Amino acid sequence: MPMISAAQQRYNVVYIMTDDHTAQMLSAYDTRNIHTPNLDRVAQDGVRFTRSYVANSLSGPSRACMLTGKHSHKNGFTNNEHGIFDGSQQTMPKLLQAAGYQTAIIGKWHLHSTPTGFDHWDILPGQGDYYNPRFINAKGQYQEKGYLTNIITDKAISWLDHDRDKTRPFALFVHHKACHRNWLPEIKYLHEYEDVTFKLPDNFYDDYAGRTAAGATEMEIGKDMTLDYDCKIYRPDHKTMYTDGYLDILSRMNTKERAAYDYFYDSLAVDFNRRHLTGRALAEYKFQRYMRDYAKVVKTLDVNVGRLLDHLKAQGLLDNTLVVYTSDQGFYMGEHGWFDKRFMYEESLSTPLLMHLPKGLKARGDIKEMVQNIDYTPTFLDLAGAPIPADIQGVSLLPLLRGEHPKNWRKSLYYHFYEYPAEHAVKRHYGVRTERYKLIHFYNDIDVWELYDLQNDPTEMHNLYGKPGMERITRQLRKELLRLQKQYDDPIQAKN
Ligand SMILES: [Ca+2]
Repeated sequence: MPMISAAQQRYNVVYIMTDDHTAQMLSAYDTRNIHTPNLDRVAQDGVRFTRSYVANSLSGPSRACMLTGKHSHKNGFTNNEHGIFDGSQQTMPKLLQAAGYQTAIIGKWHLHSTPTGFDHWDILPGQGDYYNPRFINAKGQYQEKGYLTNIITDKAISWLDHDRDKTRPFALFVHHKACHRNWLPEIKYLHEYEDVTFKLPDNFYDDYAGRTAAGATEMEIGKDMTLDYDCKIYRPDHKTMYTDGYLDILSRMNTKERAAYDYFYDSLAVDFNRRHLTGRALAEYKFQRYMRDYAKVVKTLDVNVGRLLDHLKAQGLLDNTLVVYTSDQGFYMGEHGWFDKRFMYEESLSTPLLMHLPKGLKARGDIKEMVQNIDYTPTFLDLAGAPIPADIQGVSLLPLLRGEHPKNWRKSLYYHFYEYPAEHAVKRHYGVRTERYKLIHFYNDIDVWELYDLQNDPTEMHNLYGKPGMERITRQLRKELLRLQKQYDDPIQAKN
């Protein structure tokens, strides 16, 4: 038996979070679209959460919930457009540091303030760049050469090998930009998935009947997805508000990359211009372009998560490291005709959550209890043997990871989305989800309630609010919603 050092007796955490990676494009959850063998591998010696949700389906707010274990109204970062994360507050990395952990974050940050609580940080400015990306560290901004997903993984491996103190436990946060809009593939994978025709979701042509807020959005693939920025069909005579941003992205490539990129997408543009598509044919064309480019971006991600897992294994770290794979929220892949996120509907309320478990944590297979991204902070603290401060709103998942099924586990969860008016025009709303039902209240410039029976209507097409026979369940759900708003001390509360 090899000697076990003091550091190895405490579990490490490697937390891999992607951006906008949805379960429909991850074969551990859904095998209809693509195959992601390396990502699926995370759960092989571990678990897959089948009811994993976020508290606010948007980048910065979701990250703030994860870092604090608190809902948006408590951590103060309610929306991307007006928020600056208050780094002076209590956060999970700070609490881990106090417990003797080394902490490092590499990749997307998107909280606008300088990271606090990390011994090492090397982050992207804003949304970051796929090609030849800029980074910011304690010394300032600089540029790297290559494709972002590869570079973030290289940096994570380099920190593990060279920069950390190997006598102490660590928590490493690897935050990818992939697979955020506008889905720019690694040059060597440009041709992947071009022979695949993805199946349109059954509700791609949703008419939004009975759902006012859903009908008011600007996130429809047919209506709102741009040809140039999103689909990379650049036509100099058709400019949009996104065109300059798109050209700026292209200018980041070197001559060789740009030549390969232009050769690929210009040939698509020539073909597109010949076809004169309109209406449904145009919407379906955009859908295929969207799915293919998104799948290519996931391809590089899958390879890189495999590379990091292999490295952890080769270094003998897998046995005492919790490896988490998740995203900052789910995403629409044509469901309801949409791309993007924000809504409390299932596709974007959900987020993938896979975990490789270290020795000593016995759970395997699926965990069906409802969990939320505010639970990560107390889980990591619990795993580190550190106390969980009373003001943290999430609950530790450690009992579930031990294979226990506590009888008093949460039976409902709370959601609140704030970013309106804003891009994509998703109205402000809060709501409650139980095992079977979901009640949502859209407020601010409207006052609309929605109620779904997820058992009979999993794609949330039929708003049952106000329908005969729903009075009792509506009363129960409104009561539960208010109970959660009081429990979490949300200053915005439903009227009883
Ligand atoms: Ca995101």
